[in-house]
Amino acid sequence: MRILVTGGCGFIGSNFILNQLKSSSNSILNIDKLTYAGNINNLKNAEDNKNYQFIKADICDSKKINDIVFDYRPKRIVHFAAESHVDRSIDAPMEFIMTNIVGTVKLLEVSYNYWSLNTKTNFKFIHISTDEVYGSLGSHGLFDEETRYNPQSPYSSSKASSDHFVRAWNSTYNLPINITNCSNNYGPYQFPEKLIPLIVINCLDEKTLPIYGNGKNIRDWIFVDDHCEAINMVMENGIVGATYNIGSNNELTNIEIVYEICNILDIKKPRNNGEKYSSLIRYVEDRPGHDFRYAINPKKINNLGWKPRYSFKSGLIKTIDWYLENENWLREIQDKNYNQERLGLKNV
Ligand code: NAD
Ligand code: TDX
Repeated sequence: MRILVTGGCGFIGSNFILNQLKSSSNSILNIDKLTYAGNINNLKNAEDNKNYQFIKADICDSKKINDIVFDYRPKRIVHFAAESHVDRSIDAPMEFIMTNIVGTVKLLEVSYNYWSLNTKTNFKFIHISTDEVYGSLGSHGLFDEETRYNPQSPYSSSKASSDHFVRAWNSTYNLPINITNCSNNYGPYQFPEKLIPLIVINCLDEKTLPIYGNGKNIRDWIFVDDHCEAINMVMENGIVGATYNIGSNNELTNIEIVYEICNILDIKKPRNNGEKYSSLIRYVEDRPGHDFRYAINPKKINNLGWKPRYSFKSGLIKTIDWYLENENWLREIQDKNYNQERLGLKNV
């Protein structure tokens, strides 16, 4: 099966492509703009694989994307490309609107042209989205597929908007689609602006570990391979038009996670001064509009046949091992465009 992946040089897209090439005979065409978050080296091991191709392209460039889609003739489009960092969306929301909303709508237009003029059979557009579209939970309750949309940040608002457009293309034009709304991912190749890799690299650099607010905000964590398997399940068996929430029932406060990382690193890479990494923890000014809690009810995707393989601890150890073994990957990002600076306070 030919699959066109957008944003395949980012965190989840890279993992998805590498997993597909390892575990299936599907062909993948990856189109990515290579923003600050896109890293072509993530797919170095795939370059010689005859089932893999890469084209540098912006999803907002309809003409180019149209040519690519008509030429490649995919059976699936799996749409990861997005601006993905909440803090950056606070500093500079317009890029989020351009890629996440306008880019998605342009991709839908191309997909509709292609589907209606050519195949009208066995084609599906899989839109990869987030649980943040549902807004923030209090101490109780879970998000399911019926939960009302209530996004709070510019990032989640842009993703919510894109979800609505994807549904509109299904309701209005019958374009076959699925939407997945997943919880917080962690694993190899995650850009170190995000909590888990940021804490790992700051430990390695002996920098302070910034905890927004009181550290009690809760996220529901999923190891990226589990997410990729769930997407594969939806891609193959998802009912056309359906939405699936994806999560692993791993709710943790931010401070619990940071202590967990510190404790693992104390064993795997003890500090030279004999102190514990947790002594680097600092409580800092909160993220504006910081959602308190996200938590997914994964019943629907479980009923489709998917279950996670990783506990939080086993996934976290795998993740930390990967960063320790691939420190160069982090150092190249530091040399190029990011040095763990605080983001998301600029305009507040
Ligand atoms: P990422 O920021 O690591 O990667 C995004 C990729 O998209 C990059 O390779 C970037 O170059 C590319 N891209 C950005 N703008 C583009 C454009 N205009 N045209 C083509 N390519 C473009 O993001 P990620 O964490 O891998 O997230 C992937 C998708 O999954 C996003 O849609 C995100 O909303 C969603 N998601 C992420 C998480 C998470 O925890 N990371 C959870 C749920 C859903
Ligand atoms: O330095 C930090 N200190 C801190 O306390 C950072 C970067 C984050 N945090 C907190 C904020 C959040 O409560 O940690 C939590 C996780 O933050 P992020 O890693 O920025 O993720 P989040 O905002 O939850 O969004 C992520 O999950 C859902 C992804 O970035 C999104 O793309 C995805 O949709």
